[in-house]
Amino acid sequence: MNKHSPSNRGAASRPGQPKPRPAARGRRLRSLGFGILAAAIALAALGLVAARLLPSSPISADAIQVKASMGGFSPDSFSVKAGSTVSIELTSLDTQFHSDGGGWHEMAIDQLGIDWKVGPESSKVFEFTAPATPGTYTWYCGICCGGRANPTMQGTLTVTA
Ligand SMILES: [Cu+2]
Repeated sequence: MNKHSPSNRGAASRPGQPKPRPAARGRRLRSLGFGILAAAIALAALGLVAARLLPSSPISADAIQVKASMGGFSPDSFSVKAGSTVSIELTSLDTQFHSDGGGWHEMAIDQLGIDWKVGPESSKVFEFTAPATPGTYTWYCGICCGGRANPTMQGTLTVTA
């Protein structure tokens, strides 16, 4: 009996032996699943960073693209035809972490009643009807860099006949 007991115990423990294996496999599967999840999250984060770094595709391909940053407007001048309907896609390239304006920029032309604002790292499409008479208008951003007095944050809209 004494000799059998260990073998009995062995027999009893044998059905129990495979148990750790599925558990270990489960752990391995879980850690594999976690690894895949972590990789997916890392990829998504990388994608977001890449999307920020690479020039993003415009919302409206037909719109005049105007990018604003602390360095000024790009382009800082463009022309439109008198009386035409104009779409302008205004983009802020700055992040929310800018202490001066929080990444917001503005495109304002007082004479035309235009005051468009765009938030950090985003774009917005605005539409307006160009004046019927040709002329030049100065637009400005009053949000950052000392406001409209700063020549960097200005641009020129030319209305042609
Ligand atoms: Cu600005």
